[in-house]
Amino acid sequence: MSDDGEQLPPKTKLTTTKERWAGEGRFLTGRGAARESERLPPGQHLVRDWPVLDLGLKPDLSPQTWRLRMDGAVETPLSWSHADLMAQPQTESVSDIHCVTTWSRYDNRWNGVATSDLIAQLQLWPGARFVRLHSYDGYTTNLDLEDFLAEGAMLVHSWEGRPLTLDHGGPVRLVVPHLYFWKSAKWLKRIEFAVADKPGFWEVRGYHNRGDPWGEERYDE
Ligand SMILES: Nc1nc2c(c(=O)[nH]1)N[C@H]1C(S)=C(S)[C@@H](COP(=O)(O)O)O[C@H]1N2
Ligand SMILES: [Mo]
Repeated sequence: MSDDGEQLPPKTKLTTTKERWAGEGRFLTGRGAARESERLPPGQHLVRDWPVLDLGLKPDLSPQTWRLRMDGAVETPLSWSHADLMAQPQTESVSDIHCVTTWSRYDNRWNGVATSDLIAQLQLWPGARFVRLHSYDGYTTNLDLEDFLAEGAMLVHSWEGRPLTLDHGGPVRLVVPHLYFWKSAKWLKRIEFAVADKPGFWEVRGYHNRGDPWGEERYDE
């Protein structure tokens, strides 16, 4: 359950700027909205194109080289190749993206494996309550087990009927549609189940630990 020796990505201008915004509470409206009544969360605006946002370290991955490890607070760790992933029960789901930098994009059609189907392949320790996502670019983020298993949460390999591009985290990324998009780890490498929570890359840089868009959980208080 220790860190697997991943190198911390170097500071970029974007990283520095976003860290400063977190400190200033940039984009907060203080409005709040009822999840059921409003589809667009407070402080968000709609975009048509799908922006690319990451640390700028695009890993050299293909379906042939990609592997996913599932370990930590589980009885028996698992490792999947891309073919293993494709052999799992497949799910299609349409959901919205909400990025903390205020853009939202409606109606993204995803194909992949639901996290609820993935978990059926594992025997978790009774105390396992958290999930740490590790990516091939060194990125990390953290989720409650409940959020990881929420409706619509899935390991995605295709978007709009086509294989997910490398820019958007292909061959396989996580999508957790009910939280801000920084929780949706691109280039997924390892899913670590854990007894204790541990903040990830943005969470240690001032972002909220959970990131509910309707509660405007952008930054740490
Ligand atoms: N591996 C990895 N995953 C990541 C990131 C990253 O830098 N590395 N950035 C996060 C952030 S801040 C956002 S907004 C989304 C952007 O996904 P997109 O480029 O497909 O729009 O990916 C999230 N997942
Ligand atoms: Mo983001």
